[in-house]
Amino acid sequence: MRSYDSSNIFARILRGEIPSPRVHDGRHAVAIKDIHPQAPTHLLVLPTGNYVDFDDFAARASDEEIVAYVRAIGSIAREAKVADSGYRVIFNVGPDSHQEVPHLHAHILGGRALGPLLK
Ligand code: DGP
Repeated sequence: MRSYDSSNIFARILRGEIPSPRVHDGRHAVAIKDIHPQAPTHLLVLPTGNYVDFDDFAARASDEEIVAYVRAIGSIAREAKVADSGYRVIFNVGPDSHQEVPHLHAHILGGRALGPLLK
C-alpha cells in the first residue's frame, strides 16, 4: 500500500491552501467540480481523512467514515440532480487506473447519456 503524501493537490485544497469552491462541505466529505469535466456534471468527492485511494480507505477507514462517505456521494449526486436520470461513480485506484491525484476521490459523472463503460 502506498503511503499518504500530504503535499498532493487535494490535500492542499482541503486545508484551504488552494481556493476551490465547494459544492458540498461536510465533516467527512467535501465535493468540488472537476477542473477538466468529462460530462455536464463531473464532481469529485473527497473524504476529509487522509487516504491515498479506495484500497487504503477500505482497509483503514472507520465504519463511521465509510458510512458517511458513501452517504455523502449519494446525497451529492441527488443535490446535483443526476440521481433520477442516472450517473456513474468511478474510483481510480493505483497506477494501472491512471490515478493522478493520490488522495481518494470518487468521480460523479452525469448529465448526459454516458454509454457503456466497457466496449
Ligand atoms: P484521477 O485521475 O482519478 O486522479 O482524477 C483526478 C481528477 O482531478 C482529474 O479529472 C482532474 C482533477 N483535478 C486535478 N487537479 C485539480 C484541481 O486543482 N482542482 C480540481 N477541481 N480538479 C482537479
